[in-house]
Amino acid sequence: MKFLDQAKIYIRSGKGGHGCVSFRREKFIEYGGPNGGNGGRGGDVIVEAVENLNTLIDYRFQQHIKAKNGRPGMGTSRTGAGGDDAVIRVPIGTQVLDEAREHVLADLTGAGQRVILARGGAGGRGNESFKSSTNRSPRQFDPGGEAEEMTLWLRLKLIADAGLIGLPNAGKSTFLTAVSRARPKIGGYPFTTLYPNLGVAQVGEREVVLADIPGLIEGAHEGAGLGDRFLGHVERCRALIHLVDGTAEDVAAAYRTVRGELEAYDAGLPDKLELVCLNKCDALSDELLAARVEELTAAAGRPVHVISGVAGKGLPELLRHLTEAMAAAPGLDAGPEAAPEPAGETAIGAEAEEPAGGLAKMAGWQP
Ligand SMILES: Nc1nc2c(ncn2[C@@H]2O[C@H](COP(=O)(O)OP(=O)(O)OP(=O)(O)O)[C@@H](O)[C@H]2O)c(=O)[nH]1
Ligand SMILES: [Mg+2]
Repeated sequence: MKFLDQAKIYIRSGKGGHGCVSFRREKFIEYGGPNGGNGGRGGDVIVEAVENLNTLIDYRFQQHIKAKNGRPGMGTSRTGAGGDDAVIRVPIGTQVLDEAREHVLADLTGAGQRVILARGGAGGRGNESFKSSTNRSPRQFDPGGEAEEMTLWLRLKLIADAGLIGLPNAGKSTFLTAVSRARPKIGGYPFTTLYPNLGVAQVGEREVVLADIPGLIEGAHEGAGLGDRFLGHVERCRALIHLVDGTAEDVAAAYRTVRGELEAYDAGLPDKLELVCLNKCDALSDELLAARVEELTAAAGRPVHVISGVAGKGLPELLRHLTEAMAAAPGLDAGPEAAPEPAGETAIGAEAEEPAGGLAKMAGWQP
């Protein structure tokens, strides 16, 4: 399945059906009176977060989403049928933005959450509902309500517990393969990973969802390499696992480059819990390893985990540390992202504002 994390769609709700003008006509019944029924309601356009989806690719091919119009009312007091709703099924973590991509209209963070994006027009009244003691044969009716239409953007920000970041070839995909059943592509060349992968690691009783994203290089925030827009997928993570290739000449510089890109991207990434790892320790001699650990510790200003994705060294300890840190740090395990809003139907309008920075970063990108 192809991965797509942005899609532009056009939506239109259904128009309401017109009311009907009709009079009762039957043999031997004089002045039968009005009996035109009301029109039916137009369908809404609703976005719904569903499980088992992790791409917006469907909306690359289906860009126009229209709900059905309501049917007009009919004689003998028959109300027109309501129009069916159109439901846009999207992966959990999808945001709906306006056409200019400036405002987040809806943020779907829990399975089953639904938001009405465009309301269907109300059904028009038929002449029967205009009758009164003074007007016994009304010829009035209401037309059906207008439809709403708009162009919107869907943007997916994957929801994971921890994100894997680092330079290309740091061993992120290898790490994900070692700890989960995900099988991303691995290669000894930069930019093997072109789009994010998710994997689930089992740590004791807990499941931890990890996101492997394409590598960052110096200047990614200016578009170098694959750019930094994939950092959007770790924006919702509670922790970052920062992998540094231990076989690199200058591990401190590698660390600083990635930190620099996080600072440039911002959106809260620099403040996230970070686990610094010196990877590929299997390929280093003891002396070299000790020297590199020292360099990296000095650069990071925090303890460094020594691991190897290929040999599986240090991985269980790292994951245990991750879950402990997530449980211990207040706000990390119960952050706003961690507590999805209760599932249910809400209309757009009351949604939280986008944290500064993130949106602007992704705004320039065209699929
Ligand atoms: N010796 C050793 N090699 C490793 C280890 N982890 C990864 N490698 C090698 O490093 C190379 C890059 O690994 P990937 O997992 O594709 O690296 P990545 O960080 O996902 O790279 P991009 O997707 O390009 O950003 C591959 O040739 C791996 O075999 C490790 O722990 N030890
Ligand atoms: Mg990779």
